[in-house]
Amino acid sequence: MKVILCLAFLTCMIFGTQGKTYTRCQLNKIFKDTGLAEYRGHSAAEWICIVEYESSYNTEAINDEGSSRDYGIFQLNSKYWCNDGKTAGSANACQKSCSSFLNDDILDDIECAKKVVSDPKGMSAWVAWGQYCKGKDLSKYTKGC
Ligand SMILES: [Ca+2]
Repeated sequence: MKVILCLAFLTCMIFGTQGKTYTRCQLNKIFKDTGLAEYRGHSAAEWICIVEYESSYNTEAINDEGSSRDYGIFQLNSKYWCNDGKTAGSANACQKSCSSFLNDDILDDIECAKKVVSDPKGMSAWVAWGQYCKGKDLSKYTKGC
């Protein structure tokens, strides 16, 4: 009985979490299916590169930026893109709760990322893009997919 209870508990622990760590090939397919790949002229590999450096493919990634926080695989910021209820003057341009960027459904994250890149700053909104992705050979990100 103890063993069964323990197993049930472990199952809950594993499946109860809503986050997910994607592989680069899973993202490649999703980015193509959703039209994020080639959106505003940026390849799937560029987007995967951003995800690698921003969140290590983990949808549960949160980073404290002092007065605001970055959420999810694209590290969308609570001052500009989503509302986490504790960021003064949040623009919430994507009209989303930041917690919705931490679950395993990344379709809403992708819609918000499209909004981010449509802003005048474009891909430069992600510091990692300029540092590690822009103008680099990114073929490794989609290799074998
Ligand atoms: Ca989401």
